[in-house]
Amino acid sequence: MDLNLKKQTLLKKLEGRIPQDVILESAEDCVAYGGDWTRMTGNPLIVFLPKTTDQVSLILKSCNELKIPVIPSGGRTGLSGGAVVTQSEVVLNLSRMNKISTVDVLGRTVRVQAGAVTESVHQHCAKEGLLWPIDLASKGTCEVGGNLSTNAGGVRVIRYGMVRKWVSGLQIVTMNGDVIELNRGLEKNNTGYDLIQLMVGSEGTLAVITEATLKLVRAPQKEKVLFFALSSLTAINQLFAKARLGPFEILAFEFFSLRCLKAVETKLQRKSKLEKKGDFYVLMEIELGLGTEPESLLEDWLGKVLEENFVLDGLLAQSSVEKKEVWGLREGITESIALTNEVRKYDTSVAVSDTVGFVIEAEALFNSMGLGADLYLFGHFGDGSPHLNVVRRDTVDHNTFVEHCDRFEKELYPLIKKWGGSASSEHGVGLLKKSWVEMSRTPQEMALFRAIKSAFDPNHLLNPGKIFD
Ligand code: 2HG
Ligand code: ZN
Repeated sequence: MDLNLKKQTLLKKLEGRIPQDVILESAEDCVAYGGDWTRMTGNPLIVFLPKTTDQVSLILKSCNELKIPVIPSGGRTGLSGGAVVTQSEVVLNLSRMNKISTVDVLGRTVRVQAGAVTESVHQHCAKEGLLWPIDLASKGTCEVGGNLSTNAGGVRVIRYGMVRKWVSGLQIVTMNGDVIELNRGLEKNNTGYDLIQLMVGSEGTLAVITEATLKLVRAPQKEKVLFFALSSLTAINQLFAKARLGPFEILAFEFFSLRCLKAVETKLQRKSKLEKKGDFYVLMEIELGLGTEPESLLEDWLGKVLEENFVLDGLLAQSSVEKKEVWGLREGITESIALTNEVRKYDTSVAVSDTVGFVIEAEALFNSMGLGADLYLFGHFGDGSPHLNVVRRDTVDHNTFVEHCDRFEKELYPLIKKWGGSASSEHGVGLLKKSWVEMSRTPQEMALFRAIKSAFDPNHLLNPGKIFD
């Protein structure tokens, strides 16, 4: 069926059954909803912004009957192209379904709709002294549905783990329109397969998440932020070893290179307060025990660390403003790189104790290849999750850059494999990492992937071409 005819048939089918303002058709809206933070975009057939689960169900069922593919999306902050339109699919965006229910203080859970913005969930739960412990740089824009469907990570994985640990109930809608409740928020339920865990990280290829029961923790009471300048990657590892033995709980152990710091300073006009510069920086967030003793233990620890020759400079943030300033340096990296030039992103993962060895080799590999690009190193050192951003230099054009990145990638993937790691630690597979999936999964695993996909979505209409073909 020709595209226009498909569109008209779908609209006819839905006529009078969903409100008119759920449907967006203008060229402007289509471009905006056709892409994500990868800057890739496509041209959707129609964009739907439903307000209720019933509307989601009706739209999916109708598309299923007409064999029209659907891309579910939320805040579209993904960096792997998971929400990008590739062949005039329908976009089903959940952003308007953003209700957050009253916190269940006793059960330490909160029920939210998929379009709830992550930071709004934080603010809502903070009133009860509780926290949904998923913290990522895009928290002001990304949404819970996207967090769940990509199994997002972020800056506090070292303390709390990934998103999949923090959900105990899901409402999903399958492509045929069935609305299914998974687990009903139970803490314990050993009655067969765990379909929640199958949904988490499935990147919208199995069903659409419409609601979730999120698990909460007591919010940290005494958080401290420390910031260090160091001379090398090895020095970061030495600091990490000291921190692991420190008199506190580590909430975040993030690193970035001088090149990242300079980008944030020049593009976003933020400033590091450290007097000395280093080739690398560490932002460490910790939680102290209650009482005054932990404060003095921290001061002793810090005093000793600053005497070590691997630390060039360091500070302990003295106020919430100073904490924000330090976090602003780390959280501004993606934005300032985007303002610098074209970028190819690698979201790698290795065993935590291998981070330093892997990053040293990856950097040496990059430097040995004479590419027309610069390497920006940063990320979640304490989770074994370094981000490698390859940024085009002005001396090469777009096509040369793409060719150079492809060349680098062909060497980087085997290096990741050699270290026993993964090419997607937290950004998902989407469109960009599909070759890695084929390369790192066995044929038996791929066959199971395909069987699971067919069980949920026999017509292969939901987020087609994402994760695998
Ligand atoms: C972060 O850690 C995000 O800030 C984005 O995962 C990483 O831009 C990136 O490569
Ligand atoms: Zn990250």
